[in-house]
This record gives sequence, structure tokens and C-alpha cells, in this order.
Amino acid sequence: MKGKVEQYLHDKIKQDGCIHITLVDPDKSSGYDCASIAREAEKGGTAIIMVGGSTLAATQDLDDAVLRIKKEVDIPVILFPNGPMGISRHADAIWFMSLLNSQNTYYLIDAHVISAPLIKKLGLEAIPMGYIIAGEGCVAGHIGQARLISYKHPQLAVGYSLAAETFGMKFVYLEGGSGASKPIPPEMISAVKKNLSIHLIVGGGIRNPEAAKAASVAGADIIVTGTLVEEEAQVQEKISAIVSAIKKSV
Ligand code: 1GP
Repeated sequence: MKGKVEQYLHDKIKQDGCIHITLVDPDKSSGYDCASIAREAEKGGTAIIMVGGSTLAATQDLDDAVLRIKKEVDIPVILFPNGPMGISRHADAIWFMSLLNSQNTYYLIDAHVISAPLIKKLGLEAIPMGYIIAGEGCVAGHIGQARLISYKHPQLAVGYSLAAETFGMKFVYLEGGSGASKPIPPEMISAVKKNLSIHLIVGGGIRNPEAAKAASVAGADIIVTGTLVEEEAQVQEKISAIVSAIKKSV
């Protein structure tokens, strides 16, 4: 049986064709700032607020950010954990994500062995997701010790994505790295999408409606942006432009 947040994601994708997630990182913005970004992003039409970051070390900062965000928005808040310290009891759900192209078993399974009992104890909705880092990979690629997939080799991204689907994961996240100079190319997205039956999330380096639209047209079901609104200027306008660009007539 699907949990509430997973069902919401499926329904929203069915309705809009492609949806937007706003990433806020309590390691880059204060809890107060995360909450004000989230409030404006919701007004701009983002579907969900995702909270986390590769270098997050203080669960207190995460808890503070999630509590503040929950006061400001009605849309669900999902955790994007870098390990057990990325868990907050106050969120609506957590991506139970394995970094499939990591060279370090910690990011593949060890962190999950520590996290799963706590997630169960808290009753947090866990949504299984295969996380794949390509291109520059940025901080996520470095911390996660990923064997980065070159944009020249989309067939590798296809293989990892199909492995995720075959394992029974519900989503695949193709990540170019937060702040990447080049987002995941449409050729890689379409190669993955052609072969995949589960939903595809794409993020990293998407900074304008054109890039978001290109990813959506190529087959992304969910577009994630973070850096775009970190400075907090015109958040609603920026998100609204991306949300309108990615909608597909379904
Ligand atoms: C990071 O893909 C997300 O996990 C967001 O990337 O910060 O480049 O938007 P940006």
C-alpha cells in the first residue's frame, strides 16, 4: 500500500504531467530562511518541499527548519537525507534512498541499516528511491564517493535506473549535483525514461524555465531546484515560471 505522500506524488504527476520540488538545505540557509523560501515556493506552485543536504551534520538544525516550514506550508515536507542525521520526526516522509553508484557501502546500504529502525520507530513514511549522480556531481558526488557517470554515457544511467526499478524502488533520481554548471542533458533523461516504468526525478544545475522545460520534455516526471531560490529574491516568481514551463498536457 502506498503512503500518503507517495500517493500525493503519483496523483500530482498524473494531474500535471511533470511537477516541481523545492530543495532547502538547513546547512546553507537558517531554519527561518528555509521556511520563508518554502512559503514563497508554495505560492509559486511547487508540489513539495524537500529538506536536506550533503553536508548536514546537526539534526537540531534540521528539526528547527522542518518545524518552521511545517508552520508555513500545507504541501508535504519530505526529507532528503545524507545519512541518519538527516532524519527528522517532524517531516511527512523521507526518501529511503541508496546512492547506487557510490564506491562506499555506507551510502549504498550501511547508513540505511542504522536509519531503518529509527524510521520505523518514528512511523515516518519511507519512499524507496535509487539515487544516481552524473556529470560533475559537485558536493554530493564528492561526499557520496560516487563513480560519476559521464554525460557521454547515458547507457550507464539507464543500467543503474533499471537496477533501481528491478530492486522494487519507486523512484529514480538522476542528480547532476547542486550548483552544477550543466544540468543532466535531455539525451540522458530520454534514454532513461524510454526504459523506465517508475517515476524519474531530475535535478542539479537547473536555473531557468528553459532548462526545466528541456528536462520535462525529455521525460522527467519531477524537477528539483535548490540553488535558484537560495538567495530568496523573487522566489514565488522564479518557481512559478518553472512550474508553468514544465507542465505537460495530460
Ligand atoms: C540537488 O538537484 C538538487 O540535489 C538541486 O540542485 O541546487 O543546482 O538546483 P540545484
